[in-house]
Amino acid sequence: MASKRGALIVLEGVDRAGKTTQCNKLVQALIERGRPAELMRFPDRSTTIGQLISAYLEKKSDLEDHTVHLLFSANRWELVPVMKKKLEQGITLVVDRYAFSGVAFTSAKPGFSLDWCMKPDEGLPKPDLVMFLQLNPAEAALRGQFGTERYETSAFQKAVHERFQQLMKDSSVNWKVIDASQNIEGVHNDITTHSLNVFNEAQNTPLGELWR
Ligand code: ADP
Ligand code: 2DT
Repeated sequence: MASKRGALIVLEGVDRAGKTTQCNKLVQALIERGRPAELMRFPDRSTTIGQLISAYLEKKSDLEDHTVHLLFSANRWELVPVMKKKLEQGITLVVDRYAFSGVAFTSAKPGFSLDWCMKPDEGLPKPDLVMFLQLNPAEAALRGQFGTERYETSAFQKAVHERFQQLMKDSSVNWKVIDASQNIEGVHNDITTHSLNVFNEAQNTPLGELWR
């Protein structure tokens, strides 16, 4: 019998919602339960494409808006072979941001439709579960100031949040909204429960293709 594949689990959410904190805790919790798991994050700034993106985010370079959108997508596609291999080996991938951030951030810029933004990511490995960490801007503000990277302003983040709400209407994606205003352990418990619930289905169904 072929060995069971790992699950593809994505965390999305606005700035300071707790994505990074929770991705780390989820990986640790899965490993403790005997399920091999690894963390990934997008953008992956370690590749050649990732370095172009990183310089753009740090405002060390300017890139035309369509161009940077396609670079973010290319940064996911370049890692697809690695992702598929790990999933086939039974490793669960916990991913900090994915194509949904790609669409939400670019479509928050003037002149970009959701449809145009989704096209380059069509056919990526489809997550078995996408958890959206919901947090209102006032509570996010209590967790610290915005950083200095591109996109880190309250007006832009508000537009991004609206685009995420639109994306979440798509029932072809297994979205779960998590109340990220709870304490760290409370959020972790919700995330772990949803993650453990998708394992059976993930193990018994082939990996899907996003937005197809
Ligand atoms: P993100 O990756 O979504 O930007 P982080 O995980 O980096 O968010 O968390 C942002 C900040 O908020 C960090 O200082 C972190 O320690 C803190 N934080 C994370 N989760 C919570 C929580 N549930 N309650 C209070 N503070 C939190
Ligand atoms: P962090 O590394 O702090 O998560 O910030 N972004 C991300 C996009 O505009 N498009 C994408 O496809 C992705 C994955 C979100 C990364 C910043 O880059 C934005 C915040």
